Amino acid sequence: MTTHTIIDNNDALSINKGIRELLEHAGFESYPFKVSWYNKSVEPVFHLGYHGDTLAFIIISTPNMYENAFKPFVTRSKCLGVRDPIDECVAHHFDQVKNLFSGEKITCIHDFELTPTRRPKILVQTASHIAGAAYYYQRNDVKEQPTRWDKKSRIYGVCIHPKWGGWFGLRGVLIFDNVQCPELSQTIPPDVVDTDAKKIELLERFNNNWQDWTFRDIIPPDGRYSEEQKLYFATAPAERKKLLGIEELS
Ligand code: B12
Repeated sequence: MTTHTIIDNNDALSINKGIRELLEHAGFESYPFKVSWYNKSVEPVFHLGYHGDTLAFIIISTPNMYENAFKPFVTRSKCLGVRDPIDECVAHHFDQVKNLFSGEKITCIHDFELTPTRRPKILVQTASHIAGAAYYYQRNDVKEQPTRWDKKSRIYGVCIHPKWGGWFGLRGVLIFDNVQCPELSQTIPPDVVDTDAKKIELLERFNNNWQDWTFRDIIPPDGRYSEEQKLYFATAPAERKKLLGIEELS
């Protein structure tokens, strides 16, 4: 029989502190949440199959991740795996969390993982919102929608972080399978894009002009991606290894 540990809010915050201390220098941040908060927000097909009080963390990468973690990682490991180098680097850092809490069963779900029916295993934007990391702006957040927004057309939502604006990545979640925290206190993310006009501008930039990076500057950020990082992400994935000076495995 699997036994569950019940912890209190302070214990959960100290686990979060442990993860932050481990990953902060590398350009990652973590925010705790309960599975029930996530499951309450998404349709049943996206539910995570855990007890509602199960403790989980959303991990985001800040603009520093590229220089502080990714470049040293590529130099060290030459990153010759079959995966995308950024994904490999993130997985390496998730493994460090697993090592830090080696007595716990931790399930990592990356942003790019799909179910056999090709649905994302985790909706990182919803996880970000309910964990208080970065507000998830969706069409329904706009009270008076412009008439040019066709009722039937899909408008993709976007998260904005109070400190980094849109200059961050939502990398995945870490679930502590056997740890439950019934009393975890929820933080509501600040609504930093606080008028309908700004929300409309944000959603239009994200949907129509995401390549020009301007949706990321919808609020003044504390830091942006370096020119080198922008070039890396603007380059097609197949060409990126060349940019890093890494040979493809043939
Ligand atoms: C598939 C995908 C795409 C597809 C489709 C986009 C889409 N949103 O469906 C395509 C290829 C078009 C795409 C493009 C881009 N994408 Co994309 N994409 C994804 C991916 C992998 C899954 C999104 C998805 O399928 N969602 C499913 C739908 C159904 O989810 P949903 O609309 O949020 O609906 C749920 C919520 O509404 C929730 N819900 C309901 N009510 C409420 C109420 C509240 C309060 C809350 C919180 C939730 C909630 O319930 C619904 C589900 O039941 C995510 C990563 C991930 N794993 O989440 C990245 C992701 C959304 N993409 C991202 C980005 C940056 C982009 C691009 C700019 C390209 C890029 N990578 O640089 C472009 C921009 C969009 C465009 N103009 O084309 C980022 C967004 C970051 C952010 N700040 O929000 C993500 C999160 C990747 C990441 N790891 O950071 N993408």
